[in-house]
Amino acid sequence: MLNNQISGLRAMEILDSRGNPTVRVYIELSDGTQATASVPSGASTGENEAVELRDGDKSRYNGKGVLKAVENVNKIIAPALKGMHAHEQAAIDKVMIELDGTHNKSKLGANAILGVSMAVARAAAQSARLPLYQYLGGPGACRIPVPAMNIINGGEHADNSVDFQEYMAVPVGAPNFREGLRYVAETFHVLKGILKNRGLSTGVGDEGGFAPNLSSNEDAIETIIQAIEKAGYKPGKDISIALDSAASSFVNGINDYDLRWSGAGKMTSEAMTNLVGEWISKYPIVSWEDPLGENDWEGFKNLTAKLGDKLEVVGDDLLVTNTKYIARGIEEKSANAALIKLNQIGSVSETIEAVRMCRDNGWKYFISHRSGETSDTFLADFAVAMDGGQLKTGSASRSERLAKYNRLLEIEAELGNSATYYW
Ligand code: 2PG
Ligand code: MG
Repeated sequence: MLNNQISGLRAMEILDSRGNPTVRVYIELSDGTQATASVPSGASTGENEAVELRDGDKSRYNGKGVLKAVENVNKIIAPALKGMHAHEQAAIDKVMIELDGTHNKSKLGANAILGVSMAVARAAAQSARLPLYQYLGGPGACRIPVPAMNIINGGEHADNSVDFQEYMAVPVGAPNFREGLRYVAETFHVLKGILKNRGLSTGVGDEGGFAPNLSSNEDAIETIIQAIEKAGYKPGKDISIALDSAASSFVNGINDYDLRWSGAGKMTSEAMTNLVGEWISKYPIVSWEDPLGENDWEGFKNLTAKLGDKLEVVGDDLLVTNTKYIARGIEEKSANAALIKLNQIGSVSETIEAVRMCRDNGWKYFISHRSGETSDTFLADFAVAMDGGQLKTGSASRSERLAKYNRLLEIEAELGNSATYYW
């Protein structure tokens, strides 16, 4: 038997990239291995996400403290997991899920459970002397994801006039990750110059992309195309575009989309679908996340039937990394890809299950950070381990975003000739 029993487990409250409290977990194994993991936090969260436990005590961090989640790790989870072997990831996650006992982890908190789950994986990898991506993905894990770099931020991630949340540059034509990252980082810098020349703000939003007051949502995409060309790349060949409308954040009910800031006005689900169709015929858009709101299952189905053969239709708030909703999406053909976020479901094993379900059904899956992050690089290793080839982790600014990109540079270098890269 491996000498990797959990001998120490504790958590503390730290701050994320927005200055809000989050959970960091410390773990120790019987062979002396020590590891930590920190939990991210979203802003445009789906209704059905696992619950991020917040204290609600207004006298601390405006109610956003996570001392209860920390205490749940220290007092409830730690005693239950002591002595378990760190490589028993699924069994460990199951113990925590059962201890919690709710369908959405609202008792112990998905932030408590995920922090432990990630720390366990990292410690087990270290103890086995394997890099995390290889421990989780096996010796065949050598595909480095194509980065979708979020260079214009809007919606709930910025205080500007752009309704859609994320405009991402995707280096689909690069020969490898290192070059791909260069393509889009260069585009980011050129974009900054263009915005500056137009007298627009070059301040950044939560994910490090620029947050200018553009004249319309379409202006954002045209400005990015201009930046791609000016940086010396061919739109659609070297660099394509991915969008996340995060439409749940501007819909009332299911059929009343309010593109308020850019003056486009109210739109029905059908009008939104037509807009998607029009844009993909005009612009090199390869992927579109949450083009409709999280309760508009019918709209998603129609949109996918109309456009799914030309476009990757990604469900984020709709599917919340939960096999229950992904199964429904597959059954009803509501999308053809799922966004994958560890803290939406709240444990490493369940996230792997969600990925497996996508893979088994011919769906794509897009690994994703949250808008509130830490310098933890778990996500980079996880994306390589999952072998999906698509990752979004923000822009070419803000260290919590670059930490993941830099870890991928490291992994690609480590893999040398074995590394692969393709969209
Ligand atoms: C999203 C995410 C990440 P948030 O909507 O896809 O970009 O944002 O973490 O705020 O939910
Ligand atoms: Mg999203």
